[in-house]
Parts: sequence; structure tokens; C-alpha cells
Amino acid sequence: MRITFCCIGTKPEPWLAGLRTALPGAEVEVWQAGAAAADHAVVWTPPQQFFDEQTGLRGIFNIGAGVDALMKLKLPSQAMVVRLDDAGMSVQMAEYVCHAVIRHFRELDAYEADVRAGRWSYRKPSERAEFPVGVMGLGVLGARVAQTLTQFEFPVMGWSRSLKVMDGVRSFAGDAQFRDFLQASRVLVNLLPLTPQTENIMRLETLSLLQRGGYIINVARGAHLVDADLVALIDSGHLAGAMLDVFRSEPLPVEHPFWQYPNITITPHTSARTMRDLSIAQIAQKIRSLDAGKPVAGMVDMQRAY
Ligand code: NDP
Ligand code: OXD
Repeated sequence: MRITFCCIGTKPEPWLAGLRTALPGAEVEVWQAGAAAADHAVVWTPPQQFFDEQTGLRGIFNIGAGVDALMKLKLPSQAMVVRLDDAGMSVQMAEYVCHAVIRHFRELDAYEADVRAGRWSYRKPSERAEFPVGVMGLGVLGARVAQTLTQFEFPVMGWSRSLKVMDGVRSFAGDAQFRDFLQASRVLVNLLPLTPQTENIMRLETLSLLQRGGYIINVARGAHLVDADLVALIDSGHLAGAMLDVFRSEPLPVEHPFWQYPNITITPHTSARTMRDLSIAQIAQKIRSLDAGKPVAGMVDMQRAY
């Protein structure tokens, strides 16, 4: 079996070594233009040339959960596209989002500023009931985040394409219930895949439906959010602020207003990192299952684009 590795921005050696150990007998090499045809590919944001040359692939294994970059390319039609399915990311996402919600709810930035200014001051505690959190996307990551948030006794809501049944989480589904979901939320967490249906989903018209004092946590993709609309709603006082991990252009350009904007906290696409060893083990297992004709978790539905 031949596996080709084409992960832009990723140091290949440890992945090659890990895949070779996990799949003894497989030939695993970094892709170069003109390389021999492979059976499977391990990829992250590969160029179109990669797929133009590697037309016989049976499996394309993405070393991330989001496949939006792949969906922009023309892929070999017979190849199965498989994404990472948690692989250590859901716990990180739960940590990051709970941190963001609690930091905002407990006014920890304001306390920090007070302390730095030498002030020993108290703020009136907020009521949890007044901070309903809505999670967009109740898939592998969103479900874990929503469940973890219930531990802190926030009212938690979730929105997805299909209705979910989750303890302590009020579920909304489909376009028909989107408005009700937004109106019931004050803090909005985005964990949707980026697809033609979800691009620009956080814009003036939708974010205006959040309860006053709303707060945005975007950990999915930058193109879900219309940046200027977020700024306008913070300026108008409708939104209190945002914590953003993902951006339309990454790294965030130096001149972008988010770097310095009051009440917007940014992090460099780090909310849930790909864990190499767990990912290698998962991909190796998926390759074995695919080759044995067994079901593979995390198979991308090309019609839905996630
Ligand atoms: P999943 O595919 O498991 O979950 C996607 C969820 O979104 C599902 O609940 C799905 O609904 C819902 N959904 C999709 N389209 C729509 C729609 N049009 N309307 C309503 N709901 C919709 O993905 P993951 O949870 O694994 O990952 C989510 C995203 O997180 C990734 O696509 C990626 O962009 C981002 N990500 C970001 C990282 C970071 O470091 N910032 C790291 C990892 C991922 P249903 O359940 O009904 O199908
Ligand atoms: C992913 C990511 O999609 O890292 O896994 O953003």
C-alpha cells in the first residue's frame, strides 16, 4: 500500500514515522510533483495539482475536522474523504469555549484591569439564567462543548440540521428554528462546518437577533462571520464583545482592526489543535477499515460538504 503525505505547514517527519509504525508494510512518502500514484493520501490544504496528479486515490484523510479547504478543489470522484473525528480535539474545544464563556460571565478581564490599576473592587455577580448560551453545530465538537457548558449550569441551547436529544441542552433544528434559537441566546458559540449554507451566517441580520449584551465565540471558521457587522454591533452596544480563534485570512493581517479592538479577544487558530499521535492512530485505523470494506467514522458527505 502506498500513502502520500501532503500537509501544508506541517513538519512531515514525525507523521511519516508514526504512519510507518502504525501501518507496517505501507510505503509512506511526502508528495512531490510527479510522484508515483498512491492508494491513500494524508492531507491538509493541499494544492489542486496534488489531486490532478493523484487521480487513483481510494481514501483522502484530512488531518483536521474541517474539510472546507478540500471542498474547494476538484477531487478524484471515487475517493472517500475522511476527516478527523475528535482525535483529542473535543476536550480542547470544551476547555477553550468554557474558558471564554466564564471569562466573559465572571468579568475576569475587568477584574484583571482593576487589579493592574491597584484597585481591590467588587462587581455585582451576574445571574446565570441571564446568560443563555447557544451552540451552533452539535456535531462531534459542538456536542461536547454544549454538554460541558451544562456542568456550569448555564442555560444551554444547540442548533443543528437534525434535531438532537441531549441532557440539559434545548435543541433547535434547521432553518425554520434558527430565528427562535438566536432569540433565545445571549452568548453564541460557532461550531458549524464552513459550507455554502453556513458562510456569513453570523452577520448583522442574524447577530441582531441575539439578546442584548450578546457575546460571540467563533471557533469554527473566519468566513462564518462578517467582521464589519460584528464591529458595528459592538459599537452600537447590542453586543458586548467577542472571543475569536479563526479569521477570514490567517495569520490575521497586521492592519486588521481585531488586533486592537476593545472587547474583542483573539487567539491564533489554536482552540483545538490536531494531536499528532492520536490522529495517526485514528487515520491508520480508518485506512485499515476502508481497505477491509468496513464502515469508517468521519466519512464526509460530498453533497452536504461536511
Ligand atoms: P461535525 O461535522 O461533527 O458537526 C457539524 C455540526 O454542524 C452538525 O451538528 C451539523 O448538523 C451542523 N450543521 C452543518 N450544517 C448545518 C446547517 N446548514 N444548519 C445547521 N446545522 C448545521 O463537525 P465537528 O464538530 O467535528 O467540527 C465542526 C467545525 O469546527 C469544523 O468543520 C471546523 O471548521 C471547526 N474546527 C475548528 C478548530 C479550531 O482549532 N478552531 C479545530 C477543529 C475544528 P447535523 O448534526 O444535523 O448533521
Ligand atoms: C480543523 C482545524 O478543522 O484545525 O481541525 O481547524
